[in-house]
Amino acid sequence: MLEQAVRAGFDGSGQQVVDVTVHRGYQPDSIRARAGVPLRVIFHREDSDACSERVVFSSPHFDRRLSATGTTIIDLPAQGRGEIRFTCGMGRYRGRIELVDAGRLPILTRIRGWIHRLETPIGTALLLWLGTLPLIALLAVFALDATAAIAAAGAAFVAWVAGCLWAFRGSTRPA
Ligand SMILES: [Cu+2]
Repeated sequence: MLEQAVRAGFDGSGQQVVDVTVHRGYQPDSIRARAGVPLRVIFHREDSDACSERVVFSSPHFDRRLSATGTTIIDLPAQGRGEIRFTCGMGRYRGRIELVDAGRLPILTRIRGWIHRLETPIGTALLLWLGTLPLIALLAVFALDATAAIAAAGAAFVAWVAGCLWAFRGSTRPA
């Protein structure tokens, strides 16, 4: 059977987070998270098994009692690449967290990060301006000299920034 690692996500405030259900073991028991950023593990305990009562982490090394009902939040500090193991007090239930570099995350996750960064007026303006440059280059061949072409490129950049700032402001509804 293939064991698929569950990837930790990021919540609205940018906190890396993963949920683990405790019920005669850990679900998921294999987690992949990004190295170099803190990780919040939220345990949801769903049984009264003595084995579910404590969780022991390998790195940093500590153990914690899990709330009998509801959730227990455990914040792990930023750590380098490697593996963190977590087990119950007796070592019968086992889980592992693999910390990997951002580069090893799937391409879609990384693209989503870039797009998120481009969703600013300046990012959008820069993208649109880069799209305008070939047009200005084409004009320069037929009509413009070098100075005029640079001036046109500068004017286009200012226009895109102004336009995008205006558009983004316009799209923000007053509270
Ligand atoms: Cu146990």
